[in-house]
Amino acid sequence: MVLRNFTALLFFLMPFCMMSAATSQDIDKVALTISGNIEAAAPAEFSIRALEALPRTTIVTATPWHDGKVTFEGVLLSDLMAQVGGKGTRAEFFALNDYRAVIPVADFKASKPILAYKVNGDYISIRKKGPLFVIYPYDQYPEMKTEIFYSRSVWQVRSIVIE
Ligand SMILES: Nc1nc2c(c(=O)[nH]1)N[C@H]1C(S)=C(S)[C@@H](COP(=O)(O)O)O[C@H]1N2
Ligand SMILES: [Mo]
Repeated sequence: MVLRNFTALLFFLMPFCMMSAATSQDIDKVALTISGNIEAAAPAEFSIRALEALPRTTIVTATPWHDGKVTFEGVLLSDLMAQVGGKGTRAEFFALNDYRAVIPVADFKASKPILAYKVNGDYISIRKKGPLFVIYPYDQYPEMKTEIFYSRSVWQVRSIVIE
């Protein structure tokens, strides 16, 4: 009897599980395109899964947009540049909204920002400024807790153009 009720419960819950799978983020669709001065065929397209296959870097830091210290996982922008064979000196980041910001390519090696795809172990919803968020190790270097680095902290990144 208990077993039968359990089986019934499973069948009852199944559609809800499938529903949540359908509404959760699709990590296989193209999330990022990189174009401009790159050796790779342009535009280079990346799904979240493809970004996760690149070397992973973790940053634990407080930010102006989160409560307390949070853990970000992502790919170093210097690793991403190497992956596409980026050749320029400036990288323009375009967000899903109208926001855009230029990051000097030299900053990728000097300041070690990542393109984060996870916060505290979860993929980042658009509502939470995902799916891709430029994050600097703010807590590690006080000079990064400034407007210039915050303005480079582009959230909802959709594309990057290297020049
Ligand atoms: N996608 C996106 N990223 C963005 C912005 C934006 O408007 N859209 N504003 C930038 C600027 S200029 C700064 S200073 C910080 C501001 O964050 P705040 O709006 O939470 O203060 O985020 C940066 N990242
Ligand atoms: Mo800003």
